[in-house]
Amino acid sequence: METTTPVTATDQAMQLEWHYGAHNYHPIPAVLTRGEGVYVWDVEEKRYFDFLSAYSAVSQGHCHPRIINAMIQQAQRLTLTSRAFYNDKTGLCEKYLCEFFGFDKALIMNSGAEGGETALKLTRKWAYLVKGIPQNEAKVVFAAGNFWGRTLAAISSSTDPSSTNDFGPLLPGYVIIPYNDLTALEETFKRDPNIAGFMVEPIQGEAGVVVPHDGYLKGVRDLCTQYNVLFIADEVQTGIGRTGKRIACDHESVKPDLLVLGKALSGGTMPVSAVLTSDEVMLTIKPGEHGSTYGGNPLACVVTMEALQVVLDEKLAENAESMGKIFRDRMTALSQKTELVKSVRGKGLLNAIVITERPDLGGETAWEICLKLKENGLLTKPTHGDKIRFAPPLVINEDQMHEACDIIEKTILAF
Ligand code: IF1
Repeated sequence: METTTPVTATDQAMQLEWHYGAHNYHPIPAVLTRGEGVYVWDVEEKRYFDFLSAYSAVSQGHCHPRIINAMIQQAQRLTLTSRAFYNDKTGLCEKYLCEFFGFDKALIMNSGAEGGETALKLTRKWAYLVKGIPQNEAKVVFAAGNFWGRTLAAISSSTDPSSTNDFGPLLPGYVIIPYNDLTALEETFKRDPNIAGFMVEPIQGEAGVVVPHDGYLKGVRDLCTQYNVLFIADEVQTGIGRTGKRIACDHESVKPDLLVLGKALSGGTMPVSAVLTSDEVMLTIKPGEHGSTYGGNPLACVVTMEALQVVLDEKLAENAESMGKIFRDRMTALSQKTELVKSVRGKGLLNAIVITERPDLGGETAWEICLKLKENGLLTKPTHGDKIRFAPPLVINEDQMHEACDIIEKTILAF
């Protein structure tokens, strides 16, 4: 009688997803069931450091008590009215967002991609109604390597074939230039009077935490001002303390014309995104021209205000700055002990190491390292092959950071 190895809870959960779910992900084989602060636990009760934070959405730590309590209180009172009527929370949240980030108006949506789409629609409206670009001639510039979601408008600006293959035809009206290249940006503005906006991540997350040279954002700001082009900062991943500042643009003290936020806006509880901009841009959209069933719902608004207040009260941006320095110092020291770590880059607690491929692992070196990290109690995932992103919740303390770095060091040196 053959002995069948018992099917574990982990296997069962993975098999369910395999059988009944789309195969649009290739997850690290950990089945998580509980989260608290910087830790998550799997169904076998194993504890891990979460060094991905749901791609910077859980910046305040898993299940932050203040955010969860605010959510519970509001969930027992009023969750959704649609915008067919007013409610007593949306205006408060719009005011809170405008004062927190320093803009005239806010438009609250759900996913980050919807935030990007909203920014794009506002930019086109502004192009026709304010800048005077001829109808359907408005163009928006993007940087190669960008990622702002999976909708057709979002993938239309992608330079990654795995995002665009077989999804055509793509949206027209886009111009792609190299990231971190002010000459290319100015040439594009000079050459084409119909440029309405430039949408860019202050640090490219998906591309592998690509940090532009100091002065890039200032250059973007100056060129957009000079050529009357809207500077759209996609801070869905870099915003809300992640890079050690309120938003990443603060590192160069530049203010974008449109600010797109998402992910940590709700502290990892539910999808909330927002576009912040001036009256001149925001008021180009009239009643009935844009919206969403859940956009700006009372529950999302209460959660958002609490999630942002936690960032302020717990000084999470400052903590990200200091803990990030410890991380990069530890990884730089590690890179001097092994050629496996080619380089370290990032700001605040948005960091990545670039891995030297091991020929015997056929391009899977970073993946194999992440599997070993999982075994040793730390969760993260490679991005674009040879980069491993490390982005823990911003609540991480010094002891936890050193313990996590010990795990990374032990794992890589044993590789
Ligand atoms: C997944 C990537 C990161 C973003 C920026 C907008 C959005 C994202 C800068 C859209 C979303 C997520 C999507 C998520 C994995 C993650 C990701 F690997 F896909 F590219 F972070 F780098 N702007 N990024 O990073 O926000 O619509 O997802 O709420 O599983 O696809 P969304």
